[in-house]
Amino acid sequence: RRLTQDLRTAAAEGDFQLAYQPLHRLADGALVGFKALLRWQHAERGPVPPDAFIPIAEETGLIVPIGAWVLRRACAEASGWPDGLRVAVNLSPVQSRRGADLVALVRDALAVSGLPPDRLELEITEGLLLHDTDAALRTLTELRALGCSIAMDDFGTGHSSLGYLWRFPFDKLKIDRSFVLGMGEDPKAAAIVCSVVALGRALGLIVTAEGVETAEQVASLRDAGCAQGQGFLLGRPAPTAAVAARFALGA
Ligand code: G
Ligand code: G
Ligand code: NA
Repeated sequence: RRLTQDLRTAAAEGDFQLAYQPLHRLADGALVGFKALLRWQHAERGPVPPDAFIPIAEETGLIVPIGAWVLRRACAEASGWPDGLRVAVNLSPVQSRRGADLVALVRDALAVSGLPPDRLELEITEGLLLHDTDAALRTLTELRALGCSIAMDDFGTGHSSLGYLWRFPFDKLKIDRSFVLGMGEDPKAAAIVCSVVALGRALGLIVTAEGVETAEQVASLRDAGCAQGQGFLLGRPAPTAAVAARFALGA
């Protein structure tokens, strides 16, 4: 297909951009870092949404070079940010199935950029753990040994999540935005959010809420003991230049 061919060319040339969405501590609103999100500007079609091209990238294996580009670029850009600000990057299950390559890539991206490893967060979804769980466990353990932290993204949308929290070395838990969205309207959603926050804290994880859109949600999440938030209320994903200007990140 035409889009696949164009994606192949873009992957070969690294013809992508990253958008950054701020992550804030809920207790005092402090900026703690940014989530890096992949953007593809197609010459004729304009911006192609990630949901339209990431599945193709995963089917074709192009996510491997694209994911490498994302990691290198995110580490390079974050290395220029003020001390303490972290960068979070999505990892695809397809990338982690090449475990040794992935660990080597992360090590190299850190070394080349000079980004301290404790400022890199790798976000994974349950899909990564489903296949060869022993291999996934080894890969995550090695990534963590580099000094990076590992976050479970979109928590609550898959299955067997509790077993994964038990077995795998996570540092952070991100509550899927569907629960946060439902919190104000449905007491069940609010109960799930409170329980997941309590569970995460009991396991020693930093709990982050995704999809925070209202001040009421911030208040409820803070009351529940949720440490961090990401969402349109706190900041939309924006290109590097806009983010640097807004948060005075310097060059
Ligand atoms: O960025 P939103 O802005 O539309 O991103 C939609 C989804 O696309 C994200 O939730 C995530 O699942 C996926 N995505 C975005 N950036 C990346 C990336 O760099 N790597 C991978 N594997 N997925 C990404
Ligand atoms: O990979 P991660 O789960 O961080 O991806 C974030 C995705 O969620 C991106 O597609 C981003 O555009 C989207 N997103 C971030 N904040 C919000 C929000 O407050 N509301 C909604 N509806 N989407 C959000
Ligand atoms: Na994600």
